[in-house]
Amino acid sequence: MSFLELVNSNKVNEKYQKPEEFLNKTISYGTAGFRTKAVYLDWVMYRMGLLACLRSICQKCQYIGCMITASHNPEEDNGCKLVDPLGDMLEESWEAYASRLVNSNNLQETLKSLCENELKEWIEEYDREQEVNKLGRIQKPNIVAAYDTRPSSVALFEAFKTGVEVLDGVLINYGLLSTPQLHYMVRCLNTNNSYGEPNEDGYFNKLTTAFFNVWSMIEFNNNGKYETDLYVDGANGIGADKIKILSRLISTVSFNDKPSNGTILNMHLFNDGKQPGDKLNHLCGADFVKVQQKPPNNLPELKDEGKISKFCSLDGDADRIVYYYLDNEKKFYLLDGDKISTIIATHLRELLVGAELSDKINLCIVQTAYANGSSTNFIENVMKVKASCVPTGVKHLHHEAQKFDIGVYFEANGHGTILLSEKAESIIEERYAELMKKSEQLDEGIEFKDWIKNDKVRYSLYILKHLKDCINQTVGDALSDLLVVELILAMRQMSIADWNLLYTDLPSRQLKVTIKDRNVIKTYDAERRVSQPAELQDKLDELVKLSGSKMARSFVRPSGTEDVVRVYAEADTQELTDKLAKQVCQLVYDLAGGVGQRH
Ligand code: G16
Repeated sequence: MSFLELVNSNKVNEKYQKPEEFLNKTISYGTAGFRTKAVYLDWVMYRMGLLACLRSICQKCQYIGCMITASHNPEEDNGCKLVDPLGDMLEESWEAYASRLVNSNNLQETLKSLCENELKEWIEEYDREQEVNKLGRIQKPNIVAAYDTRPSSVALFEAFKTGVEVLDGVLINYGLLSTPQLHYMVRCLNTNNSYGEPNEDGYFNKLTTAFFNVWSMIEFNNNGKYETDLYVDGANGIGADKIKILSRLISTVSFNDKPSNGTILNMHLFNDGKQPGDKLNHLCGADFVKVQQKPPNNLPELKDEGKISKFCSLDGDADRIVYYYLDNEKKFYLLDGDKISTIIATHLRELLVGAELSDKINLCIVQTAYANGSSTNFIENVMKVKASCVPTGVKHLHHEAQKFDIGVYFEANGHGTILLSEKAESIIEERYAELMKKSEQLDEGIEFKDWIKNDKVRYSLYILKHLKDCINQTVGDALSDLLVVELILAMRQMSIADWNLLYTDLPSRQLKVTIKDRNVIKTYDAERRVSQPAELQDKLDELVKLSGSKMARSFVRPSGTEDVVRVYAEADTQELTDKLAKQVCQLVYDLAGGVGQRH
């Protein structure tokens, strides 16, 4: 049967039909895939199963991933993020196909039309391949899926699976994974395992091996301020399960077969989702901590008065991380994605200089409009590094970061990673191979570790190579980011409070406004300005001007993951910031069709 015959078979229309209440509604792909209340999603997941098969066919039957999650959203929501062959987010041009399929009221016709028009060449090639392969191995659409811990995830997986099966795809079910783990699997599967083994052991093995290779070079001394205890908020989600594995590996594998320096990173998990009443992302997790600017529920009571403890929070699918601490007066300090990217980029730049590679490998930091003004000022005027600003959504940051040899990208909400271009990878790998060759001829009595540490170029190259292997380059990954941050703090013998001194954040506030149709708000200039409704931007500018703060800044944008408009403001003081944020909320409410309570 040709692929078109398959599409024309009645099976396509029979399953998971669109509920009547959605026949006249349009839903869009959003910042990170379709996302809404889980009870409305089974038919969407089914259609995403069909789309994943089309995408695989158009990528020569490479593996395409589907992560079933609504990440930072409440437990009742769910959604799906589709993953392209190299582990990055679904190519943007395909978001339009996804929307067409989901919004169609005649699924079979829309599928047929896609196959006969936009995707014609690929479908024909696929059919030709089937003919050639008739007697041998038959290439099918290859799909992998995984899900987070939400109660709705398994049923939605079944709907997705049905969609894949209807188009004769082959599906691997990875079960419970974090989003970045699924991205990693997809990349491994499509690159003949050269990125790592496509299973959970392979994932942890890659991260922990790289971690130990760096950790074992660090000299810990009693004067150092690095805190080896880290208290991790698992957001009551999948990240908690995965932190348990990571923590066990770090403390057991630890120094069995690696040179010991006697110091271990101790992770202490809380909000693990296993206590009565625990609810995913509820009063905990990275989004709660960042938006509310306060610690999550269940923060461990720590006995050691006077000692500052280091905390971090993951989000519901473990692709975000933020750090924080309380000082002796219990004042809360947040180290968000901006602080993470600046410490990472600072360290990487020093390593590039140390390895004498700074003239060969350039570095850039990618941010969004939410980046704190102080961070951008620090990057541009103190670090003297290029800071790019792009619209919200990891997909946008990822593409921008790909334009540089090393692109460090983080959203202020803690979602981000580091990308190395092929050129940067090969320069580092080649130089490292030369280094290893030289190390084979070491005189007797000279320890490898000493030989590396006693020379700045050798040391910087060694660390660059292993630090890069500790990064999940497919997408932001809370576990990999955690290890990279801890290594950098340990290498710099830096406490979390020292790290916070890098620069001082301007006070900021993020609020939400509910309006009738959030799509009436149109933005430009990387979402920093509004073009519609027409008078909104001028009036917003006026509020900023009259705010009484020279540093004041504010913008509004429709969320791509929740049915709200987000409002962001920053200014010299928290009081002025809060006032400005509130005024802007009222402006949006009045000019863009607010519903419910006016702020
Ligand atoms: C997703 C995206 C992020 C984005 C966040 C909020 O995060 O992956 O890039 O910052 O949504 O987006 P919005 O403001 O459009 O709602 P996650 O962690 O929820 O997948």
